[in-house]
Amino acid sequence: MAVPEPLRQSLVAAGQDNVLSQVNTLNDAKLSLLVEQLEKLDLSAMKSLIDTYVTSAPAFSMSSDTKPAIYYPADATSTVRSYDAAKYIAAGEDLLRAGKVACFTVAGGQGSRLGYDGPKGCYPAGAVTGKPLFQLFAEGIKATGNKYGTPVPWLVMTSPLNHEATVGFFKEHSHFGLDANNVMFFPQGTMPSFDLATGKMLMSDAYTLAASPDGHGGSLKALYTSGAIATLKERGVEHISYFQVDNPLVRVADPLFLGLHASAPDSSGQMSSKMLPKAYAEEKVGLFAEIDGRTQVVEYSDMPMELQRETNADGSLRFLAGNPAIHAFSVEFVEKVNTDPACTLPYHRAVKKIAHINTETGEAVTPAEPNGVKLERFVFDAMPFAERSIILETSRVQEFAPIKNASGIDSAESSRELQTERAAIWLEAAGVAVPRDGHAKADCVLEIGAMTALDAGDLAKADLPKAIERGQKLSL
Ligand code: UD2
Repeated sequence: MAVPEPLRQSLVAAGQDNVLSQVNTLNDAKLSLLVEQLEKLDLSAMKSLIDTYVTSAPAFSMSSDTKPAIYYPADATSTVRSYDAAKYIAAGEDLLRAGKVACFTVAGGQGSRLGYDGPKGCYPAGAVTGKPLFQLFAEGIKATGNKYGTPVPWLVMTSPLNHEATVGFFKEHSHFGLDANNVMFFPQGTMPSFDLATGKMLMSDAYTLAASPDGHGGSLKALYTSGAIATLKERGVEHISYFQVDNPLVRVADPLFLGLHASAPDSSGQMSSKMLPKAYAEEKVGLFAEIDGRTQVVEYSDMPMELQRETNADGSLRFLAGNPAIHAFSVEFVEKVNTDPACTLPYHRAVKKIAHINTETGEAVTPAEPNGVKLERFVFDAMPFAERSIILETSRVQEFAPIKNASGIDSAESSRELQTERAAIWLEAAGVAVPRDGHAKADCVLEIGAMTALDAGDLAKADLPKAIERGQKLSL
């Protein structure tokens, strides 16, 4: 076997034929694996990609017309902006009853910060039960289907690195009680990594490009190219409830959010988001802003710190709306983003230490300093392509307890505390006494499974104790 001539010529034209330097050392099987990876690349666009993102960095400039984004407050009776929550909850429930909603989990990331060797969704996350993240979502999806009388399909985006392990985990656990026909898996795409100085593609061995998942923004493309969108259309699904694999408290399909997304007068029903008030000005979360009349997210690293610190007359942060990465989009919008050339998502560059081989000598190189560029797309960059995009406020304790780090902020421990706190609030609202310490923190460990309650109101039907003991671990 030889490298097909048109491919070789395209590589030469793109200045990337260094990836062929070791082909004489490869057997047919390995050569064909290399050719397969190279044929998937858009080599004609590579030069401009490298000029824009690798050998130089795109400068971020903030438009002078940048305002905080407006949002629907969590309290629908707020004088700032009141709305008829019951009406929108009913609209969201109608969508769920009619089978028009699918859930979508992006689970393709590498989770290297957590130091967990396996798909992140397999990580034990339940505060008391240690149920894996995937099981917590599965139960939320099953309970939603039961509540509204129609099963909710679930899309799980993996990456080539964790696809088999993820699918195997679901099989091993009988899809956590869901009908396997309602759970769809598809891997996201990858992007090659580039040498920072030369812009050449890096190789991890003589026949493998050094590549990594193409970011959660790659989910919009993968939804389309995998055929998932076509399947959803066949099934009559119109809207997708999007969330990240790292947040065990997420409402997998929130009727209020879905109702606002699909039917609020200022929503085009294309792409909507939840927001989380920032805890402090320097908090590292993306921020919702209205730029030149379009709602979008600006990464915290791009937003000037003096803007992030600006306050209103009452001392509250002017740019308050952080991004917890919970969205809804219509099936039609995903199609539009994939078929309208005006809707191309930008890349974001990350400079990293990337192990590779010297393609001339074949020797392994372990860099001591950052030497390469990884490129990712971000899903929130699709927001400006929506005609009108709405935002709903949520709260940390009700919906955001991500597990990202091995310890400290956003760790399994902080998630356990938030899960307990939410359960405590729900139980107290149902009349159960919960022990609290001198800092008013729940002095126990609590977990309320989605099959017991999807929201505080569902606890009315549950069999509850009168009081929780100090130090008790209780799963309901
Ligand atoms: C993201 C946001 C941040 C904040 C936070 C909320 C970005 C760039 N930043 O930070 O502003 O809103 O989330 O939790 O989004 N994933 C994939 N494939 C990929 C990359 C990521 O599926 O190629 C998934 C990953 O499995 C995880 C999620 O996307 O569920 C978040 O990815 P991350 O950990 O890279 O983003 P993070 O937490 O730094």
